[in-house]
Amino acid sequence: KKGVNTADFFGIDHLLTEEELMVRDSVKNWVSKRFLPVINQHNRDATFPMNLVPELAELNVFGANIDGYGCPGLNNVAYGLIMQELERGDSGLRSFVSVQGALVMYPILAYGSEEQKNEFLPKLATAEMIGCFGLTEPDHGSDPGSMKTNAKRDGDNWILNGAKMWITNGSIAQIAIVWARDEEGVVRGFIVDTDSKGFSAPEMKGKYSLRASVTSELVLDDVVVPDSRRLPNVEGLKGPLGCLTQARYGISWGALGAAMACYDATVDYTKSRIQFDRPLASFQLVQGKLADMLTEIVKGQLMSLHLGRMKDDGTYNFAQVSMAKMNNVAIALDIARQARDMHGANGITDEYPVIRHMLNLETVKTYEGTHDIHRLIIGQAITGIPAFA
Ligand code: TGC
Ligand code: FAD
Repeated sequence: KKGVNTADFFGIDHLLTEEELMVRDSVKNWVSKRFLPVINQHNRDATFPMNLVPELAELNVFGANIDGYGCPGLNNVAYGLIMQELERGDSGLRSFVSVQGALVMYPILAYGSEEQKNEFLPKLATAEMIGCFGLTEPDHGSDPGSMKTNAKRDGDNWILNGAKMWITNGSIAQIAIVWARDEEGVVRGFIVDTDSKGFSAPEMKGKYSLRASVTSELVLDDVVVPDSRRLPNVEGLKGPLGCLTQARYGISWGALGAAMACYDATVDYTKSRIQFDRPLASFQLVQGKLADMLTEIVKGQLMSLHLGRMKDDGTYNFAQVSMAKMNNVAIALDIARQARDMHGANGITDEYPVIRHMLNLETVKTYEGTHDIHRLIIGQAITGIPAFA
């Protein structure tokens, strides 16, 4: 008898528009044809396939939910489906696109001047320019409010000093959105040219996770930034935190893509692998695990879809985004670990995608707010009491 794949067990495709399905399928096809054949080598070499970036730009994935300035203005569900399909390929691919759109283009759109929007957004949409987002510091990760990077006013300029760490795309970016504290202690955002004197971005090596993604330190040593490169329309920590909400939303969808890749691989594997004269998929324990995996994927899809519709209506809040990011990454990591186990010894090799996704998801669980930070954000929404500090 024919079994089912992830494809659409719960009929969720009926809740999507023609345009949303078309966008999803075009990204899915591109990932299958152009990205999956090369990801293993990039994962082994710890490199990102920069040669594919122009094709990603042609697919209109950078700033896909931004309207105007050369961006396609898709709704948030279509945007989420793009993230899902990219991360079905690899979390590093989705990260590349998330950072550019949600963490570089979004702050310029939301907090920038009209001149800044016109200057930067069209170039970022075509990836003629790559950006990165510097919030985390060596000594301040979950608590960015304690950042030490500082900005001193000097006439028409600002002088930036400090260090950022774990910055995706840092070494390959032409601009960095850098968050720093001014002399009054106010957090401000700056668009910093990465070829400025005193700026360097050494790449961080030795990662076992998110290998196909460039991760860097940012070092700012008396970097001069004109006041015209300050983001004028936001002050305080809500500036960077507002960007995180955009990226976390996309990750809630992306993690489902990684989970689907692991689940699909496991259905195929357990149907073809014979032990005790029967396919693994014929054993009750194996079927129970497959049923649990698919159930969690469906629940996650419904959560992100509803969140996306609320985001389009403007009725969502950041604690809801935390819940979706936290849940979908956690279930994806559980599914990836189960999938690895169900592939037996084959599950530890890169002939199958499961261990790569499993290791990537350890990063996805940590960045953009760790699992426990999101529990605390939800806890604060429930009780009204912040328990962070
Ligand atoms: P707190 O006092 O709670 O908040 C300060 C102000 O910000 C507002 N706010 C938010 N606004 C929008 N979205 C959010 N998610 C927000 N969270 C808080 C808040 O209402 C307040 O506004 P106002 O008007 O009263 O000033 O700030 P806190 O210092 O107590 O921090 C709270 C906490 C712990 C939740 C926050 O610091 C946090 O989220 N920490 C986690 C840090 C984090 O997620 N870092 C991510 C770095 S970027 C990254 O990982 C990129 S990975 C990229 C990739 O490759 O995909
Ligand atoms: P810590 O904050 O030191 O946390 C360590 C542990 O303590 C965690 O389990 C955490 O949940 C727990 N913990 C912390 N505080 C509390 C508390 N109050 N109560 C209970 N438990 C707590 N950052 C950027 O700014 N830009 C980027 O582009 C970027 N890209 C990244 C790419 C990669 C590959 C990685 C791994 C990270 C990236 N980050 C980036 C950084 C990321 O956001 C941080 O790693 C993350 O916010 C956690 O900070 P930390 O690593 O310092 O952990």
